[in-house]
Amino acid sequence: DELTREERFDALVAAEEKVEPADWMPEAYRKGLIRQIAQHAHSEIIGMQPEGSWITRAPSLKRKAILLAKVQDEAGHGLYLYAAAETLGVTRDELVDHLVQGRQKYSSIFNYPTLTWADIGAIGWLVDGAAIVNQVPLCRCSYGPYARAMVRICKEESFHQRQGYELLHTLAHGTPAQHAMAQDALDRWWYPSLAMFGPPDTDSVHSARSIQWKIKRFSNDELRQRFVDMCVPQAEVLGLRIPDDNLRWNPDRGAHDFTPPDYDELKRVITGDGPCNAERMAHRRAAHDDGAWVREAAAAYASKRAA
Ligand code: FAQ
Repeated sequence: DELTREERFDALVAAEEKVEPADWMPEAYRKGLIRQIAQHAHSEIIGMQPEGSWITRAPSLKRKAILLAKVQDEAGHGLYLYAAAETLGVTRDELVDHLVQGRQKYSSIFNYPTLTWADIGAIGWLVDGAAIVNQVPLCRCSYGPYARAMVRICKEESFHQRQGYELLHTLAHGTPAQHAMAQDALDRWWYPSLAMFGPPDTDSVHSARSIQWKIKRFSNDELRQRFVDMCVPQAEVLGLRIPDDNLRWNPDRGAHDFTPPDYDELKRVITGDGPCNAERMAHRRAAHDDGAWVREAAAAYASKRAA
């Protein structure tokens, strides 16, 4: 009966074993995972746009090849994650429809513009850096297919992070104009990157449940703190200044005190009112519509082969 199934599920999660697609699971666990994994997949797909716009403007062939490979990896991560979500009983078509209809979210960070080449470095260092801090614990998530997808994705994210850091390091140690460009990118991407971790714990609706079910392993604020502590020494090596006058080491807490991001701004960006929301969605919808003939042709080919 229902109760024993529930108890068996709880015991499995408590024993740090993985929940697999064929296992019984509470409906809210399934729905919550679809929500998070879909949002994550959509972020990878929409996340190709801010960097994609610089592929044609990369300053050298080497930089172009690297950026091309990185954006391609992001498409791969999106597809990987859609496949993980499909094991929970939704189809990729449904999820993509939810995205283009604006019924599911994607990360706030991709609604900010990439104004200069240094932004490509800042995205790699900060955005992929934040993604790694958030996602490494997800490798231990209780849902097997999501946890396993994360292992590979995190390996690629750490390559992405290093390439961004190296790019920014090159600029920061270049001409004064290049250094200024790197600093300006850090100034603009710092707080939006802190906001990637979500609302503060006191306002996080899903955290308690997700932590109880071992989907999330740490709270939004814990991971945000970990990210700040990781970035401080890296900014020093870059020779760049994190734009926060209140940033300082707190020996009592064994962590840095810092100014939190503007959570009202996060709310606005999440609800559609960020600098690039309309542009990102319009671009995604157009790409989806333009690709219709490819999907139809692939389906026709598959049914012909099946026959
Ligand atoms: N943006 O109750 P919580 C990448 C929503 S990395 C938009 O705290 P939760 C790599 C949240 O969904 C970026 N929405 O939620 C890359 C919820 O709304 P809902 C993607 C946000 O789930 C790099 C509501 O606010 N990574 O793409 C944001 O417990 C470079 C209440 O929040 C992931 O998705 C936000 N920043 O914690 C690609 C990681 N924050 O669903 C290209 C997996 C919160 O009720 C280039 N996801 N919301 O309508 C997670 O770890 C979690 O879902 C959190 C949010 C931590 C994002």
